[in-house]
Amino acid sequence: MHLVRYADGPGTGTRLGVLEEGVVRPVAGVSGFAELLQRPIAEIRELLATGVDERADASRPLQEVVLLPPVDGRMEVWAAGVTYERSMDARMEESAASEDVYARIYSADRPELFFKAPPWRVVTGGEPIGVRPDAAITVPEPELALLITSRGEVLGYTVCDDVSSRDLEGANPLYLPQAKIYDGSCALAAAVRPAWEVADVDALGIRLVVHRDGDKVLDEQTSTARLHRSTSDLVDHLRRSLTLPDGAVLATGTGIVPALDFTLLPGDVVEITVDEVGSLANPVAESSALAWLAAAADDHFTRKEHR
Ligand code: DO4
Ligand code: MG
Repeated sequence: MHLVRYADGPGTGTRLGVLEEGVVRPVAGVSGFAELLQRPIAEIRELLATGVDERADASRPLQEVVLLPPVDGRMEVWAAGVTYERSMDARMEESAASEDVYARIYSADRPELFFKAPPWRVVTGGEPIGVRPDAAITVPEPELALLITSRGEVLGYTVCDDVSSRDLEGANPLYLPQAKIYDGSCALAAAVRPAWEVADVDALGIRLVVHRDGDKVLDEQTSTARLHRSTSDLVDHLRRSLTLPDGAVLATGTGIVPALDFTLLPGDVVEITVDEVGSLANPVAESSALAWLAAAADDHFTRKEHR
C-alpha cells in the first residue's frame, strides 16, 4: 500500500488517497499530507483503517489522476549530507581546499542538515529536474526520504533526488544553498510507503540509472546499510529548536556520487529505485524550463501538460 496526494479533475482541489493495485481511493475529508502529519501515527493508522472511501464512484484508476509531490501546506523539505562514506570521499575530492570540513562532519555528533525546498518547488515523477546553466557539473543524488509528523514520528518513506551543482559546492562550501536550491533541484516520488510496512529500513537497496540517447550512462547501487547515522538521530537533530507544524520530508543523504567527469545533460532521464519504497523517474531540462512550477501550485491539473 502507498499513500498519495492527487488531483482528479481541473479545479477539484487535492485529495489524499490510498493506492493499491493501480486504484486510488480517497481518505474522506483529507486533502493532503500536511493535514495528516499534524496527527499522531496511531490516529493516522486508525484513519487509514476506517476512513477510506470504498464506494466505487469515489475510486479512480491510477492513470486518470494527477499524482502530486507528497508535500503541501507548511511542510518543508530538508536533507542530510555526508551521511555515507562515499559522499565524504567525493566531497573531499571535489573541494581540495576545504576537504577537512567533510571529514569532520562525517564523524561529528551533529549531522549536516540543510533546507532543500518549499512544497511548491518540488517536482514528482515524470516532471523535469533541472541543471543550472551557470554550473558545469550537475549530479543526481538518490536518497531515501522520511515523511515525519509534527511530533517527529516517521509516517513513511519515499524516494528523493537531491539534484546538486557539484562544482559550485566544490568551489566553496558557502555556495551550498546555490548548489542545492534552484528550480528543478528537488524531486520526490509521489507514493509514500507507510513505515509499518517496511521490515528493515536499514537494509534497503538503492539504485541509480541515468539514460542518455538510448544508453545507460550510469548504473550504480548502494544500500541504506551503509548509512552512517540512524534515521532517528537525523530526525532528532532536525527537530532541535525547529517547529514543524505540518511535518516535513527529510532526505537522508546519498551513497552514490558519480565520478567527477560526469554531469547530467538536458535530455537525460534519471531513474531511482529504493527497494520496498518505490521509484522515481525524471527527464532532465535546463532549470529555466521550470518556471511553470510557481503557477502549478494553484492549478494542479496543469502539471499534466509538463509530463
Ligand atoms: O555537503 C554537501 C551535501 C552532501 C549531500 O547532499 C549528501 O551527502 O547527500
Ligand atoms: Mg544529498
